[in-house]
This record gives sequence, C-alpha cells and structure tokens, in this order.
Amino acid sequence: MAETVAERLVQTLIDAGIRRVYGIVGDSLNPVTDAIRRSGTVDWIHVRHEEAAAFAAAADAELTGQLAVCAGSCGPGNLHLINGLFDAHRNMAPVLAIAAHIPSAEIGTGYFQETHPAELFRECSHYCELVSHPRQFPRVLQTAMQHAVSRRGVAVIVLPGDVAAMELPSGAVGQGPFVAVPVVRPANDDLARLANLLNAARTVTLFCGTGCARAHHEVLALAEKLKAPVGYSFRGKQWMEHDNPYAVGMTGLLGWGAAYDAMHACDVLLLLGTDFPYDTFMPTSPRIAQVDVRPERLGRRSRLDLGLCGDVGDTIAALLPLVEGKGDRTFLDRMSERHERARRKLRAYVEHVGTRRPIHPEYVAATLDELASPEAVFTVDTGMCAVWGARYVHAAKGRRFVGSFNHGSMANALPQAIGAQVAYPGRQVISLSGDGGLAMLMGELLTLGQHELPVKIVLFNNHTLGMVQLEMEVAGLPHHGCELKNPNFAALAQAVGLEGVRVEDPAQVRPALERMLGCKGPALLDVVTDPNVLAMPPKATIAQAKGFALAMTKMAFADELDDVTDTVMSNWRMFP
Ligand SMILES: Cc1cc2nc3c(=O)[nH]c(=O)nc-3n(C[C@H](O)[C@H](O)[C@H](O)COP(=O)(O)OP(=O)(O)OC[C@H]3O[C@@H](n4cnc5c(N)ncnc54)[C@H](O)[C@@H]3O)c2cc1C
Ligand SMILES: Cc1ncc(C[n+]2csc(CCOP(=O)(O)OP(=O)(O)O)c2C)c(N)n1
Ligand SMILES: [Mg+2]
Repeated sequence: MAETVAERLVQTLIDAGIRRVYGIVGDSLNPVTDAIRRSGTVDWIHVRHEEAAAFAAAADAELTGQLAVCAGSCGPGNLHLINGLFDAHRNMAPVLAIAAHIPSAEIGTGYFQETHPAELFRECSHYCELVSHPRQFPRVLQTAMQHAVSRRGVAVIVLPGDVAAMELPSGAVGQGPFVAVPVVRPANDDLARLANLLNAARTVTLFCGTGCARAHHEVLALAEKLKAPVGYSFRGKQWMEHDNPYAVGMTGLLGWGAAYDAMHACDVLLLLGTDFPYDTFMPTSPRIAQVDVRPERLGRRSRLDLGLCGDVGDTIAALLPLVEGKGDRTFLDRMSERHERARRKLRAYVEHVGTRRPIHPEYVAATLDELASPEAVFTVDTGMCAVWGARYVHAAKGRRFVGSFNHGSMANALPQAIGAQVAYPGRQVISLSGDGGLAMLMGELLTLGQHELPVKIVLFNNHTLGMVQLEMEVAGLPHHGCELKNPNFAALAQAVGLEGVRVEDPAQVRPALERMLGCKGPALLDVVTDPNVLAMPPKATIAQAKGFALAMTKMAFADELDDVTDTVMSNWRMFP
C-alpha cells in the first residue's frame, strides 16, 4: 500500500534521528499523530500549551545541537507555538514546526479556525511553506529541515489535514537533511588586517559570545598570546567562564566583574561570536574588530574598525600564527585583580544577607550553585532570575544555561526545562523560575507529572513582577500593576503530584534545596523572597541613580554608585 504524506513525514523524521515531537493533538493533525503512534519509534510529548512545545523543542535543539520538532493543530493550535518559535529562531536553535492547517478546499473562505500560518510564521523562520499537493511534500520537508539545520533556526511546514492523509504518488523524492559543516574563515587579507590591528595595540580585550561554543581552546590560546582579559555575554558564559584564567565576567545590566572596564580601557576590543544587544554598554574609544559567522550581523551593535566573516575556532586557528605574542601583562593583571575584587564583594554580600528575612534571592542562587551538579542544566526565567543566574551560578565545565536570552519572553524556564529533561533523562535539570513566569505557563507542572520528568523548580516567589518593578523604579515611577497575589505554590505542586516544599526562613534554604535536589521525581521549592532587592549594573548612570532615588525617597545611595567595578547589590534597607 502506498504511503501517506503523514507516514512519509514520520519516516523521514525517524531517518533523521528524531525520536520525539512536542505538541498538542487536534483534528487537522490527526493523520500525523496517528502515524507517530503507529511508528512505535517517535514519542509524542504532550504538553498543556503549544507555546511550551516550541520552547521545549528549542531547548532540546539548543542543548543537543540536533533538529527538534514541535507541532500544533490548525488555527489557534499552531498559533500558540509562535512565541516559542520566535525564541528558538532568535537563539539559532534548529526547530521544525508542523503547523497543521484547515482542509485545503476551505482555504480563503474564512473557514472555522482559519488563519494563514505561512504569513504568521514568516518572521520567526528561515523557511515557511504551505503544502498544497502530496508530490510537493517530500522536497518541501527536505528543504525545511535543510534550512533549520544549516541556517540554524526555525522552519515551518503548513500542512492541511486532508493533504497529510493523502497518498504520495510513486517516485516522490524524499531524504533527510544534510548536516554540512564547512570551515569558515576570513580571507587572507582580512586576517592580515586583523593581525596588524592586534599587533599594533598595547592592550587588547576579547569579548566572547555563544559563537565561541566550540572554541574554548582557541580563545584561550589567543588570550594567552595577547595577554588579553576575556569578557563574555550571558550566552557566552557557559563556554567561557570555566577553566579560564583570563575571565573577567560579564557586562550589561546583569554584568559583574571587570568586563565593562576591560572593554572600555583597552586599545583594541575583539568581539568573537557575539551579538550582545545592549549597545549603550559598548565602548566607543577603542578600535573594535568583530568576527561572526553571519556577516550580515557585523557592525550592527557598535562602531567597527574591522568586520570579518568566520567561525571563531577556524578564524583563531588561522590568525594565531600571524599574531605576535605580547610580554606585558600589566593590563591583564589589573583587570584580573578588579575581577577578583568584584568576586569577593559578591561572596561577601551573599554571606551578609544569608541570614536576613525575607530571604534574599542572591543567597538562594549562591547556595543552589554550591549544591547543584557540575553537569546541571539551568533554565533561567526572564526577569530577576536572569540576574541571579548570571551572577551567582557558576558555569562549571559541564553545566549549561538556557534562557529566552535573545527574545526575552517570560515563562520560558519551565518549558525549556521540559525539553532539557526529555533530551537528557539522567541529567539534573533545574528551572530558575519567577512567580510571574511560572504562573504564565503553570499548566506545564502537569506535564512534569504526566511524563515523569524529574525537573527541579526553584521558584523565586517575590510576589511581584520584580524586574518590571525595578525598571519602574529606575525610571522614577512608582510601581504599578506588578503585585502578584500568589497561592502557596508548594501546596499547589503537591496537588498535581509533585514534591512541593515552601521556605520562608533563611535557615531552611540549604536543607530544603538539598532535599529537593535529592528527590527522585519532579519537585518545586517555593522560596518566599524579598521583593525589594536591587540589582545594580556594573556601571550605573546618573539617570538610573536619580530614578531609584526618586522612586524611593527614603533610600540613600552608597557613594560607590559611580564606581565602575562596584557590583554590590544593595538592599535599600542596608542604607536607612
Ligand atoms: C532579562 C534579561 C537580561 C539580560 N541582560 C544581559 C546582560 O546584562 N548581559 C548579557 O551579556 N546578556 C544579557 N542578557 C542576554 C542578552 O539579551 C543576549 O541574549 C546575550 O547577551 C547574547 O549573547 P551572545 O551574543 O553570546 O548570543 P547571540 O545574540 O545569540 O549571538 C551569537 C552570535 O554569534 C554568531 N555565531 C554563532 N556561531 C558562531 C561561530 N561558530 N563562529 C562565529 N560566530 C558565530 C551568531 O551569528 C550571532 O551573531 C539578558 C537576557 C535577559 C532575558
Ligand atoms: C511574555 C512577556 N510578557 C511580559 C514581559 C515583560 N516582563 C519582563 S520581566 C517581567 C516580570 C517577571 O516577573 P517574575 O516572573 O515574577 O520574575 P521576577 O522578575 O519577579 O523575579 C515582565 C512582566 C515579558 N518579557 N514577556
Ligand atoms: Mg516575581
């Protein structure tokens, strides 16, 4: 018997090594889900909101580096995927989305549940195509997968239910994606220009992003030769913080350490595999060069003296022989000392607030850092959890950090933890969740129970949309609309079959974390934290300072506010 479009889809996924699809079933998707069921090879990972399916697939793809798949039924079903797909696409995670569609004969009539997915998903994909004929399908599928894996991002197939159920004509070509990994390095002239720039400079700083994922060794070799401090973006932290004597931390509002200083005080700044978005933190006085595998991104965040297209590892390998070794370590040593001083301040601060009530989130994060596995995957909610993750959780060599880092969506951490745990069933997966974020996709707690995923949720329950509250304060506005009237989340977790523990006493933080991390199954630790903590950026502007002061007239500021290396996170009650 001839194969149907849906059967070919599933067989092609199997041939490409795919063993799971995240989604929610629905009539237009029935031929596909039924082919999945009959395959016996592909698991259907049933979530409670399609957005979670896309987030989970994105985390799965980002962590494994392999294509991951999610699916939604026609109209509202696939529409719900969109936020997670934006996230995947902007994180360059290879994700194939199957958007089931209304019957092909009804398209354009305003039919029940009709949307136009090929238009809706255009902006969050490299490829997005409607399948209107079975013969078209195998090559559309091939092209979609090829786009997702080679351009790294999202591809969407819009598949009407009736077309999915049709038989494929004989001879329709179908094959899996070719994973072609080229060597990409700048042309010799460009390399020579970069070498000249670096050789002529007295001091150089490297700033590294997630594009350095496979280039730890090369970056360190370059840093050693140039005696260059190495700063990194949040996405770069997991690759560059560990085993790196040149590391000087992060910049941006979450920044800490000496990265800001090192980037501003050097003669030449070399940006490697980063699209760090906050241009106000970029220096203007050093000469700046950038290496990115996507040349269209060169120079879009800062003024550049030189922009080169290349893979970070391949480029450094070709560059190293052209670079003269520098003997003077003064700049590196100065920045390293500053970095160490900032690290000591962070530690001292944690000790200082460790016994305070309400519980300080920094203390929770720092204690979690001590207790978590060196191989843990941390998913980090957008909000203040990003601050705690960036500053207090160390990126040990085997650890990974996943967040909605480029798209900045709330509610990402729990569904990303689902994808991480499905991909790595034996690994410790910890979701750093905000109370606002968790509540937004709270149905996914049920997914943990249903699929027996032993995800550990550390909930920073500050009863507020904390990051926005802080933003309002920085802008000098009284906060409004931030307060959250929350349930006892531990009791709620227990009600849906998870281990649930609530902590309000700082002395209980460590034992509760130990207990939670030791649980066999999924667990939620509801930590009631101080809503009023302040996270100061490494460089606070006068306007920001004024904003805080305006909003909190009682608060007096530490005079170090303008000290660029001061990463102290002050609770305003510390300065009555
Ligand atoms: C609430 C919140 C606050 C945040 N605050 C901060 C902050 O203060 N500081 C901070 O650093 N981040 C912060 N982030 C994260 C930030 O928004 C960006 O996501 C992050 O800085 C980008 O990191 P990146 O440049 O490494 O990754 P991306 O933006 O993904 O850029 C990676 C670049 O590398 C290129 N590339 C990929 N592979 C290669 C390769 N092999 N060779 C060469 N090039 C390659 C890509 O083309 C891309 O241009 C925050 C996020 C949130 C949610
Ligand atoms: C989907 C979405 N809605 C709104 C925002 C704006 N926003 C960013 S952080 C944040 C607050 C997050 O609150 P919570 O999860 O409680 O974390 P907290 O900052 O309190 O730790 C909001 C509303 C967003 N980024 N994404
Ligand atoms: Mg909150």
